[in-house]
Amino acid sequence: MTTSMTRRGLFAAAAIAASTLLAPAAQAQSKTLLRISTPAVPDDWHGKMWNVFKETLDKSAPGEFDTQVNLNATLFKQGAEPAAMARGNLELSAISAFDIAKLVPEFSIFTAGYIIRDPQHQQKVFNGPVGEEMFKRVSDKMDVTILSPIYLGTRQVNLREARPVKVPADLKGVKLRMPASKEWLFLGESLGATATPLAFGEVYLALKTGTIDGQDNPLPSVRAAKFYEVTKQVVMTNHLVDAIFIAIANKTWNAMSAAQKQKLKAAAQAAAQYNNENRIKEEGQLVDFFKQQGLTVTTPDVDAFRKHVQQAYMSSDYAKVWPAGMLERINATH
Ligand code: KDO
Repeated sequence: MTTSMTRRGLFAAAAIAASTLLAPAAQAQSKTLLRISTPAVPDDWHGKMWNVFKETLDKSAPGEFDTQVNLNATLFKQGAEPAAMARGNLELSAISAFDIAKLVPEFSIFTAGYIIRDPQHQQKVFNGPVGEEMFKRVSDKMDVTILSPIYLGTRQVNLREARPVKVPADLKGVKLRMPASKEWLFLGESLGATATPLAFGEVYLALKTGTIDGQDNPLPSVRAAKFYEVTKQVVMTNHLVDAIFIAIANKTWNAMSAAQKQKLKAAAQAAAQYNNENRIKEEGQLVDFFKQQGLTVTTPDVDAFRKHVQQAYMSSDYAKVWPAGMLERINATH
């Protein structure tokens, strides 16, 4: 009796030991891999939001996902994410309206300056029927599903040397860095500057050495990437209320259960909320911070910039492919 008990006990102990040894490997195999790539720097809200995404998912679906966050464009270079997702080398990213417009030309309506009025307007547009319709086009043409829009911030012009800037003509000849695509360059040119393409990760050094005269970004990114250390002026043009979009490859998305999809969407929404709240709050504080750092913060004739930029877009080929009535629907969203 005693012997058999002991033996049974031994068998049981051996079985437990074997299952403990095997469990991590078996579990890792069944986990869905979620590789994330973004050029965001670790100290920026849309970099930190991926930790919120991962933590939310690990809590709601323990052991189901292997979420790997790659910041600073270490996995794929800026703008290369949609192609990587199409090839099956990447599952998730936060892509820009400019990335999307390359493949879904009508999406360029969201790359145009002075259309979206403020962060609240942006969220209403993207979380309402306009967003639903445009995201369907994105899924059909790019094979990615948008899980949540993210407020990237309101883009401002940030110059290496201070100068009077009231109207677009005052930016004539200014080498303004823009991300590397024709849609971005068009935005820079529409402001009156000479647009120069460069990846985000190279901007700090280019400002420091003088290869460029300035760059445009929302204030929280100017802070997080430390551009204020190598620039002297911020011109509050407010030219683009910018968004990025948490997107997942359809191949990965379609392989998920309804419950998993719901959990992923909830994690993306938690990340969006974290980013949006912190970013909006910080945007309200940074003018003072930059002034303390010795920068000049100036207000140009925003109406003159608006007129110039809107004219450039409305007379361009971009506007020709905007869906009929879309601009009016965006304007009418309150
Ligand atoms: C930039 O390169 O200026 C930009 O702001 C463009 C955005 O679409 C996005 O890629 C962002 O950089 C990066 O996430 C770094 O903040």
